[in-house]
Amino acid sequence: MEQTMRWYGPTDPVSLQDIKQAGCTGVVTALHHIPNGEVWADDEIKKRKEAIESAGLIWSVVESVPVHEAIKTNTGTCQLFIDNYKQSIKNLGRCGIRIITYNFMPVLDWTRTDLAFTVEDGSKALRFEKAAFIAFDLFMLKRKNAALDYSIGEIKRAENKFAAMTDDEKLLLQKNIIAGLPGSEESFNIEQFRQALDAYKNINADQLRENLIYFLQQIIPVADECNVKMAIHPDDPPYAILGLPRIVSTAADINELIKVVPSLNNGLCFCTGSFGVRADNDLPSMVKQFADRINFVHLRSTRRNEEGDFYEDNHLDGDVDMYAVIKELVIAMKQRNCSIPVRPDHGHQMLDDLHKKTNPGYSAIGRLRGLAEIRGVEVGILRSIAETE
Ligand code: DNO
Repeated sequence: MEQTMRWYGPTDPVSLQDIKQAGCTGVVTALHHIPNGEVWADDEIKKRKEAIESAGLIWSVVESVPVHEAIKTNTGTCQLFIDNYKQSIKNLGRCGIRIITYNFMPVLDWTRTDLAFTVEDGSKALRFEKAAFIAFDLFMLKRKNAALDYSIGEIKRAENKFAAMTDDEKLLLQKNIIAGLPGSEESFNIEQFRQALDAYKNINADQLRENLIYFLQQIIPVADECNVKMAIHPDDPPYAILGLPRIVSTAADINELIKVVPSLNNGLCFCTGSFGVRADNDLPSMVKQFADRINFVHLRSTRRNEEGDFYEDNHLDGDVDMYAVIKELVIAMKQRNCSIPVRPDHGHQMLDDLHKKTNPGYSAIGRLRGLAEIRGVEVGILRSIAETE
């Protein structure tokens, strides 16, 4: 596996040198300062590339070139934004950056309710608590007909949760959900958020899928020409939320996209933490099934409960069978004769990082621990395969 870490650019409290010392060879980054929808110009790309290379690393993957909401809803200036997206692919390809991650989640990127959930050992993890999320939807956002999406038991739990929250906790919950987590390109106040949701009132899952397929039909031929691999990130969490459709949550969803646009450059960012939230996603078999089009991997493990809550566990704990996933990845890489870039996705805030200002999920030490564990698993698998050959 090509070992990488995400870097948020020059303002990231984790430096390129830290990433180098973690044992990475590659960096995953984006030009977050360029507004969503604008072309990434050659000189901006080159500047970032040079900064990374002067630290002895390479820019392995772009995460993400964001997809503008006008493309997701196929409205207004959609075509202009698609043309800009194509140009960004061309420019990145010309500069030698060959893997681009993106997502097609409406309005929100990844979503959590709690960014500092204290786990047993005192470290802090990211968490999604269903009752808190429903409480936000019903009692803060006050979305029309929202109650129809939930069971009586869920509503009761949300009521109890909300009644026990202080005003500060309510504000923090709202901020966590709509003000934008690291890497999200959008940030809203409640009124803006209502408007953003409104843009989807006539868009169901089929319509959204049609819009994604239209986008893929436009951009994948450009990626083919430029020898660039695209990598769609799954929905996180992997189901519809707040009345918004989500269409990249299961193996069946991915098959729908491949069927229409079969090029291998129409690929995946295989995020075990996102897919792993659904008990009906069998991750090792999904790796096997999509082995030829997994262009980038996020390794992370969530632990879910019966109420639909989950938190991010240590990389080798939780519900993801990390050994089986890495084993399938090792087999895929052997078959393809390539090394797939992998990053430890998120990590606990722990040790010295507990006293520092960090990007939630992206502190150095927790990711270093995750990467070290993942690396160990891979080495063990490679050695045992070599010994039996
Ligand atoms: C969260 C990330 C996501 C991811 C985007 C890809 O930690 O995995 O924000 O970068 O969904 O476009």
